[in-house]
Amino acid sequence: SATYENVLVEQRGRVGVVTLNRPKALNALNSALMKDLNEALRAFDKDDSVGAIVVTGSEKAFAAGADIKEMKDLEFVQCYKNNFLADWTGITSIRKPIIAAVNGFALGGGCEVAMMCDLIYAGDKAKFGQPEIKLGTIPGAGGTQRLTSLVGKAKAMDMILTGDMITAQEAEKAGLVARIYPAEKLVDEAVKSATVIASYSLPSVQMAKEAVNKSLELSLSEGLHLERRLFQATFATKDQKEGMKAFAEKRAANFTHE
Ligand code: CO8
Repeated sequence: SATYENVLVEQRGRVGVVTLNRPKALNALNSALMKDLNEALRAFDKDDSVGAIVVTGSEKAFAAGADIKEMKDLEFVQCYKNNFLADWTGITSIRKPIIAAVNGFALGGGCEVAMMCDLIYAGDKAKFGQPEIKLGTIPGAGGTQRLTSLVGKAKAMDMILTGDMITAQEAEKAGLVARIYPAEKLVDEAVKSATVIASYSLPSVQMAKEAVNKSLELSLSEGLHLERRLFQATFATKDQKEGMKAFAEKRAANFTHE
């Protein structure tokens, strides 16, 4: 597979693992890193031998936000003309499921990148925050929108207006994080879950991901309509036939992702 300057990529079975790797700056997200991350994710998305993806950082930091030193002198017209941050959300167009395995700091853009993934698992010492207000700015890549859908207005407003961090335990209670593991076990556990997900029918996994993510955008009736159509569509796959036949025959299903 390709090599990148700011992320490490490896494949473990059917799981693609992308590790943010700018240790000197606590994985601060600059344009070079975001380009590498998006390219690495797109490569795994296209690769038939990959069924699920894990994105992680270091034990100290998932990512301490956008690179403040890179952005501090930007001017409005320049930001506007280049639509600054628009191409940083490429993660949300990846169609395979992505687990963010968050150890250490997930701040600002780091928290936003984690929220662009489908699922967040946290190490027990992880810290989440949207501290942009302390820098004289506001979240710019989904903090005010995704965080509010995930944890509700009270918690989101509190985090965004005070800039205070929350712990992994608080994040789990609030619904931002699905599971907590001891920091040193986190990545292996995330890969284990991703391996289970990747063993299922890929088209169904993708439809499930699509339907759940759309629930944050659609009205209930539109969401239910989409869900029913996607559910019906699974009956056109070989894997649905295999999955249900295997159940009736009391054996394990052998999915071919078709
Ligand atoms: N940008 C640039 N450099 C950073 C950043 C950052 N966000 N965070 C840390 N670094 C650098 C430090 O400058 C330091 O570099 P050096 O050794 O050259 O001085 C190195 O990383 C280590 O950091 P610290 O010495 O500060 O480490 P500490 O353990 O003392 O503190 C903290 C860790 C608390 C995480 C602290 O570094 C911190 O507060 N960082 C900034 C956090 C922050 O404000 N993040 C929000 C940034 S704004 C943002 O994200 C806008 C969102 C835009 C959307 C992004 C879309 C994906």
